[in-house]
Amino acid sequence: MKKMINQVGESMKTARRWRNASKAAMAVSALSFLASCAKDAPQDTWQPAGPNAEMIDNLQRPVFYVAGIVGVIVFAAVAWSVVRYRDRGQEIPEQTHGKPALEIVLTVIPVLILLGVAIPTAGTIFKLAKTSDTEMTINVTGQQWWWEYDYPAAGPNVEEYGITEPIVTSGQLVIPEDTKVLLRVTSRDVIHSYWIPKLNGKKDSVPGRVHLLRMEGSEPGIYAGQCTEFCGLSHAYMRMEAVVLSRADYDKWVANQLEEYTAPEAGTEAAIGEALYIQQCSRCHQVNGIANPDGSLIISAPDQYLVSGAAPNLTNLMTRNTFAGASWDLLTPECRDNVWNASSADFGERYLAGVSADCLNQKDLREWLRNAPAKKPMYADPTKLTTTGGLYRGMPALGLTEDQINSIIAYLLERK
Ligand code: HEC
Ligand SMILES: [Cu+2]
Repeated sequence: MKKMINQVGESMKTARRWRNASKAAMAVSALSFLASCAKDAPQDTWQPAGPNAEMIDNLQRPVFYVAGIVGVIVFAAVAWSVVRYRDRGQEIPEQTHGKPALEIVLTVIPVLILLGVAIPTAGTIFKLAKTSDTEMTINVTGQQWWWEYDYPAAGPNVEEYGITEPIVTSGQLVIPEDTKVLLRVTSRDVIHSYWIPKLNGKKDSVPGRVHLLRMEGSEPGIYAGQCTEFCGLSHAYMRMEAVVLSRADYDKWVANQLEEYTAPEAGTEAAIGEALYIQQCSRCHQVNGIANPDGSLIISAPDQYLVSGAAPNLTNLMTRNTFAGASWDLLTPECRDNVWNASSADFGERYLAGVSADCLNQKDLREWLRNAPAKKPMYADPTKLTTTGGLYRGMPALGLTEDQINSIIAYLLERK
């Protein structure tokens, strides 16, 4: 009698434990479901914003549901047998071998399910890989730890989009709406991976290889992404954004990028900044059209100063609104919200306004100019330059005074 009572008590405890465990499991899945529904999840693969991402979404949803149902059935069966047939000191049941009918059924069902997944998967892969129908080309180069975009002045880029000189930018990829853009993705150093979740899947950027990736956005706006291949110390600071503009706004963006350089007015703070820039920055960073006092053009030579051989082009720095691998905003939080939360009708105008003096995020840009490696670790320790043949890794701390930083910022504010 006592034994029976004990047993009943035990099994009630077990049942309670099971109920608690299943409550916890339900809470976790409800939470992750809610998290996936969050509206302001900028890197949500479940919210596609272009035809390539939609193709992936159309595939991943049914696969996810099928896998989910199979998963639930398997876990339920395992849980049931674990409880039902747990060791209670009972006799070991009679051992048998082989049940051909059952085995064939249990082989055929998974084969059918896997075929049902494999056929649409292969179809989607081929559709996504198609690049013969692209309408413009942008070269994308991964660097430790930022992305360079280079719009070549060739083919449809010139004829259709008026890109008569190469445009070189960083951080933000700017593309026209409803246009199939061919990205030619490569790397200068290690393997990175290009991923804007709302627009397409990932594509590795591999030194010495060019991988093709088609991008297309259906609505003006900003779409966030990040490097998804561990690429060294500041991998977490290697982000990127794709900016989709209406065709009319895109034409304005191109025209602005190609505008001739205008030197700051003599005697202004920005003019002092320009002189400092020439002295301190122009050896690594290109500003198209900037000239020495004697009129000779200045061409940067990052390969002579940097391990990576490249630094971001600063010609139109203030037309983008993030910097240093899109890890920090050039806009203050209010001004940033104004752009990010704009309706697709207002977005283009707000983005094209660039960064004004009032909207500039002084704090992060100043910290960067004071001591970049302190913000984004890059082994820029000058005492270690012996191991790199005297070359820097990333932007070094230049020991600028606060007055010099003021002037340089005044100069940079005119780069738009
Ligand atoms: C030794 C080469 C070197 C010098 C000199 C240098 N920089 Fe840089 N700078 C870099 C590199 C490399 C990066 C990219 C770092 C990253 O994002 O990881 C960079 C990034 C930047 C960025 C972010 C740009 C973007 O689009 O992401 C700004 C702004 C900048 N530098 C300004 C300056 C200014 C102003 C000076 C002069 C006071 C200067 N730099 C001097 C190498 C240099
Ligand atoms: Cu990377």
